[in-house]
Order: sequence, then structure tokens, then C-alpha cells
Amino acid sequence: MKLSVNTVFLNHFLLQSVLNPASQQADRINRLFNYFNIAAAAMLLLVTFLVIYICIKLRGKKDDTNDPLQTSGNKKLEAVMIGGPALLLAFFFYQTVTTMNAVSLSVPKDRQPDVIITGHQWWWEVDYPAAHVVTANEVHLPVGKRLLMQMCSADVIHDWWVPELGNKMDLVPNQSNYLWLNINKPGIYTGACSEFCGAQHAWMRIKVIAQNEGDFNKWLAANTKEAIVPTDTLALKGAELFQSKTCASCHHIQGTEATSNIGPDLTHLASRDEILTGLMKNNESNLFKWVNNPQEVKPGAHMPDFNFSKDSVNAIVRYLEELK
Ligand code: HEC
Ligand SMILES: [Cu+2]
Repeated sequence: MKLSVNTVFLNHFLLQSVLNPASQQADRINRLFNYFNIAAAAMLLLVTFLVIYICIKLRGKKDDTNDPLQTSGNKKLEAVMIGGPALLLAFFFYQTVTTMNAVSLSVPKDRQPDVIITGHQWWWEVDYPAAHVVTANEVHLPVGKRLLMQMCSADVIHDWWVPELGNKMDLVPNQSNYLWLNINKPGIYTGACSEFCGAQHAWMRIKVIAQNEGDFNKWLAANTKEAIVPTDTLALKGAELFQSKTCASCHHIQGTEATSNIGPDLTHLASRDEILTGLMKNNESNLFKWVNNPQEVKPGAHMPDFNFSKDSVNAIVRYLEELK
């Protein structure tokens, strides 16, 4: 288990960079960031040059006994020293305001969000209201469309940040915040909750799967379907246990009596690559570990230990693996 956790962990870190903008919004922010960098580098060079130049040129000579020449009041120099920074400030003020305007436009009254993201301790609920699709943790989004994301929280303040896709947005209880997003190129973009939100904050990772519109629509269509009804006996037993052993009171499986959103939607769990927001690969042995002893896998997670027999866990896992 150690190894699989570590590789997933590394991927999540290595892939995140503000220097690879992949959305229109990230492009704008990145351009502003570059302006600041260029100005700061020029300033550093200028000051360094002046310090060195003055040290060499104006240092005391061997036979100097008098104080150096004292001067004061140089109108031209003062004008440059006040005017220069003032111009720079004005330039950056203008650039910052236009960037903010381009990135965080206000939301027209009748514009419905394309996606509603709800932060939970410690996972993400992902709702596509127009298609009546709800899923969790892996956020599929189409490339080349202007998306409006509504950001909410079910408990405490969380913060959405996927560096390649641009700005952060807080998810605040009893309030909706909005994020505009035009993704430029397909890919997998990772991020993390960026506002400390409790014990497992560090394992509240974000995974955005940006797809061409065709692929995205295929995925969406597959996710509008109800969950598969299992056919083999072990999975059927698992489905029964799922409904009778309180799993159903926290999870949603479309087409069954499980309709709660205290935990992630599991309707198409088996179609996701990872579970527990990136903590583990989604496979039989990891699902077994999780259902068998959630508190050991993700301590503090809001899913209790059940003390199931090994057979019961096997049955449940078989069922979960059928939820394609
Ligand atoms: C008290 C509420 C609660 C109950 C009862 C519960 N769960 Fe959960 N479950 C959660 C929460 C909350 C999470 C998310 C944990 C996290 O990532 O921090 C979760 C996560 C999961 C996941 C991982 C989903 C993903 O995409 O990462 C699976 C699978 C799961 N639960 C299966 C079950 C099964 C099977 C049962 C019954 C044996 C069950 N749960 C009972 C609350 C619950
Ligand atoms: Cu969080």
C-alpha cells in the first residue's frame, strides 16, 4: 500500500504548476505574474548594478583625508525617483484591475451554473444540474467552453485551487461563489483544497479531467444512467448489505434506495481511477481496506468502522466494483 500511496502522492505534486496555464483565466493571471516578474528582475538588476558601481567608483582613495563632496537638492533626480515608481504603480494597477475584470466577471442573473461543486470534509461533490448528473471527486469538464462553476460548502470553508486552471475560489457554507473557466487543452489537472478544513485537509485533492466536447458528452451520457443491478450472487449479497448496513444512509446510488449525500455518490464508482480524493487507486484491494477499516485508511473521515466479517466486506467490494 505504501508504494501506491506514494506514487499517487508524487503525481499530485509534480503535475501542479502555475507556470503551465491551461485556461484563458490562467493565461491572464500568468501574463500579469510575468509582468511583475520582469519589473522585479529589472529593479533587482538596476539596484545591484548601482550598488556595485558606486562601491567601486566612489570608494575612498589612499590619500583622501577630506569628507566626500556633500550635495543636496536635485530636482531632476527627485522627479525621476518619484515619477518612475508612480508610473510603474499606475501600470500595475491598471493591469491588475483589467486582469481581475477578465477573470472574475459578475454572473448575469439568468445564467445557470454548468457545474456545482460542493466541498465536504474531505471530498468533492460534483453536480451537473442540466444533465441531472451527480458524481464525486473526479471533475470531468469540457474543453473550449465557457463554464460557470458554482462553489458551495456543506460544512466548513474549503478552497478550490487547480494551479493550471487559474484562480482560487473559497467554498463557504450558506453562500455561493462563482468561478468562470475556459479550459484550453484536454488533460488531467490536479489541485488541492487550499483552506485548512480539518483532520484530512491534506487528503482533499482535486482532479479535473478536461475532455474534448465529444468525449465529455459521452462521459456525461454514461453517468446519467442508473447504477447497474448486479447479477452474480456475491455482488447481490453486497448490494443487500449496502442497503441494510447503513451505507445507504450516507451514500447515493442512483436507482436504489440510497439517496444521501453525506458521503460521495457511488452510482458509477467503478468508473473512477482513484478513491478518497487521490489517496488510493480504485481497485479491489484498496476498496477492501477502506470498507474493512475506514478509520485506519483515512483517520477522521466521516465514515465509521463497521466490524464486518471478511466475507461481508468481500461481497460489498464485489458490488462496488460492478458500479461502472
Ligand atoms: C456516516 C456516513 C457514512 C456511512 C454510514 C458510510 N459511508 Fe462511505 N463514505 C462516507 C464519507 C464521508 C466518505 C468520504 C471520505 C473521505 O474521502 O474523506 C465515504 C467514502 C466512501 C467510499 C469512497 C468513495 C470515493 O469516491 O472516494 C466508498 C467506496 C464508501 N464510502 C463505501 C461505503 C460503504 C460500502 C458503506 C457501508 C458499509 C459506507 N460507505 C458507509 C460516509 C459514510
Ligand atoms: Cu477542504
